[in-house]
Amino acid sequence: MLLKNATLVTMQPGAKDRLVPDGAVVLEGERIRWAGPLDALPSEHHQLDDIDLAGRLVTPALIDCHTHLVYGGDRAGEFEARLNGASYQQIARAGGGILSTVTETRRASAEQLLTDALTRVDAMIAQGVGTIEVKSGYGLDQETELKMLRVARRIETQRPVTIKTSFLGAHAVPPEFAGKPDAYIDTVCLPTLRAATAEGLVDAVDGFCEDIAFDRDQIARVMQCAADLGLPVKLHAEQLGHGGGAALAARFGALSADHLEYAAEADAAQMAAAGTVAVLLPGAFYTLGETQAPPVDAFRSHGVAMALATDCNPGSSPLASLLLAMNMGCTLLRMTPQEALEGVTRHAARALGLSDRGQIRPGYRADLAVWDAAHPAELSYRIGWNPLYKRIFGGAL
Ligand code: DI6
Ligand code: FE
Repeated sequence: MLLKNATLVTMQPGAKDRLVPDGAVVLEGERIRWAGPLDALPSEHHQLDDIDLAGRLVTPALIDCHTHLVYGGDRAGEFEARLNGASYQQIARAGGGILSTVTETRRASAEQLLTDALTRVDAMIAQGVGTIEVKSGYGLDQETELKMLRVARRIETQRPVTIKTSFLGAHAVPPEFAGKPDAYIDTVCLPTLRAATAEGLVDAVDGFCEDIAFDRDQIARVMQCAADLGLPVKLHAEQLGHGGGAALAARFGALSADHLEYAAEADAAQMAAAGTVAVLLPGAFYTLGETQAPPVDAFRSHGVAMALATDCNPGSSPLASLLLAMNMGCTLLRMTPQEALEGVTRHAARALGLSDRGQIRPGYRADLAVWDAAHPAELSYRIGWNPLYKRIFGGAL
C-alpha cells in the first residue's frame, strides 16, 4: 500500500520541525518499507494501490508510555475530598487513595476489569494511540496482581494496539502488611514478580519510591530482583518530594524515571549519563494542584530525553487523552510543541525499550496517525479537540 499526498512528520532524530510536503509512505505487511518525498519514490513502488491523503499530516501513531488503566471502581469521592481541603497524602495515610482502588480491584472479576479498561483504551485509540504501557499495582497480592496483568495482556487480543506491561507490586503497602513494608516486599512482592515473569506477563518492573510508599532500600531490592530476572526497570520518582528515586533509577540503568516534579539538577545529570528517559505526567501535576514543575530546563541542558504520558489512573490522573497531556506539557510544564510530540512518539518508545516505532522510517512498524491538521503544533495547541482522521496500526487502516 502507498500513502501519498501526505505531509510527513517523521520524528527522526535531527529532523526537528522539518515537514516533508508531498510525502509518500510505502507500507509492506506490518512494516514501513519506504518514506520520503513522492518525487523520490523508487520506481518499483509506482504500481502500488495508493491512498490520497489530501495533504494531511502523518505522524507516527502515538505511544502512551505510563498508564494504570486496569483498575476497579473510581475515586470521584476522593476528588471531592481534595477540593474540600484534604491532601493526596492525607487520604493515602487514612487508608484511601491507592488502597481504596486495591479493594475494588481485588473484588472485580477479570471480565469486569477488562470491560472497564477497554473503554479507556478505546478513548486512547480514538486519538491515534497505537502502543500503551499498563501497570499492575492495584492488587498487592499475588492473585490480584496476576489478574491485572493477564487482563492487560488480553487487551491486545481485543483491540489493535500493542500493550507493554509493567509490574508495579511495590506501589503501596497493602492493609494486611500495614507497618511492615519489608515483609510485604520479601514475602509477596518479589515472589509475585517471579511468578508473573514465569507466566510471561512482565515486560518491565516499576515501583513507587516516596514517603507514602517504599524507601530506596526496598525499591533497590525490587530492582535487583528485576535485574536477576533480566527485566528492565523504571520508577515513579520525586513526585511528592525529593526521595532519591531518580538517582536510584539511573544507578540501575532504568528505562525511565517518571513524574520528577522534585528532581534536582544532579538527578538530571545522572539520568543523562544512564540514558534514563524523564517521563513527565502533567495530568497528575494538574489534578493534584502541584505548583512545583519538573526541571525541564535541566533535562534539556543535560540532554535527558523527555517523554509525556497520561498516567491514566483513578486517583491522581483520571486522564485518557494523550493530546490533552501534550497541551498540558506545553502550557503547564513549558515544553515546546515539538518536544511534546517527541514525548509521545520517539522518546515514549525509548521509555518502553522499543526500537521499532515512534518514527516514520524504513523497517519501523507501520503504526501511523493521519491528522486533519496543517502543522504538528496544532496537536498540542488546541484543547478538547480531536483531529484524528485515520489510524494505521501494523499496516492496517
Ligand atoms: N503515582 C501516581 O501518580 C499513581 N501511582 C503512583 O505511584 C497514582 C495512583 C493512584 O492514586 O491510584
Ligand atoms: Fe503512575
